[in-house]
Amino acid sequence: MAIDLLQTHKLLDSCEAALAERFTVHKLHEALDRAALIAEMAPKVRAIAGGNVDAALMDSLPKLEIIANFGVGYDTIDAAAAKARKIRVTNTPNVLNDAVAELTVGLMIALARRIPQGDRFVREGRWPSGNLGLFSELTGKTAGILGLGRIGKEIATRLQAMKMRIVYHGRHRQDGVPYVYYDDLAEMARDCDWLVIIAPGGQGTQRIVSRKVLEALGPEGMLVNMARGTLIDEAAMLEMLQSGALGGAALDVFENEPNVPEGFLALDNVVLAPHQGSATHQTRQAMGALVVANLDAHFAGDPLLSAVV
Ligand code: 8YV
Repeated sequence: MAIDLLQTHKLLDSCEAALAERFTVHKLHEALDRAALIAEMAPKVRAIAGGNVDAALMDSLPKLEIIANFGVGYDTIDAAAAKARKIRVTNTPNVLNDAVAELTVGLMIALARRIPQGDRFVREGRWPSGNLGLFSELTGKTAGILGLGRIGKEIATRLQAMKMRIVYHGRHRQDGVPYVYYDDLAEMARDCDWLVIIAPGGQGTQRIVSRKVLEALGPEGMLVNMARGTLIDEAAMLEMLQSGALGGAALDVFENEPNVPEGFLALDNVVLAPHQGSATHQTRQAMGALVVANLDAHFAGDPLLSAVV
């Protein structure tokens, strides 16, 4: 008898196919009556694939042993509640580092050099009657990385290749890292041209990019957010982008996805992306494979490949 697994949101087709080969899959996101599906499956479900798992959902599934998240960030899973209930949690680290780092640089260049505007300018036939103007470049500027973890380090390497100077802020200074460390985020923002946000979301990082930090970044300052919308005071950022108190923002993530506050849509000093840092064929395949490999390891009694709880 196949093990019962609850899937909480749409996953990559290849990942869903691999799950279906191994498990009896129940799709919570497709259920018309969530409560009824949970009640029906509760006595059987031993695994969850996907995020959005709170303590109440865990409590309604007494046989739950493991939650395999599709993504490195697991802020939609109550990890403390899982730990207290001895439920394992896995994520998908490393396999997405390159894809996210690559898009970070791409969005930074897009913002600095106004790539979306240039594309529109040509398509709309405006080129023969004028030019777009001159913009800034990354070369020679200082990038302050908030969260010098696995992805942050990949971004740093790429930005060094862009001839930028790298500094960083995080909870701790890291040994063996060649970049200047700031223990105060606002102070780093004051000394930076760019703030690169790639720290984990969740409790400890909520709105750490506060109005004060944004003010320190200032009217010439730019930011790129590849992490979670919750890290920034989004309302303050919008207001400051509108008034010119903040120079520009390249945003791949938002507080209330997929809803983007309308004010951003009218701004020329903003580049918007629909949370696609990891959205490449090779990376999403690898993420899906890691979700399945963690589940396989768990039910074979082997060590998990990437456990966070
Ligand atoms: C998403 C991400 O998980 O890994 C993360 O933390 O934010 C992304 O890779 C991905 O969009 C799947 O929902």
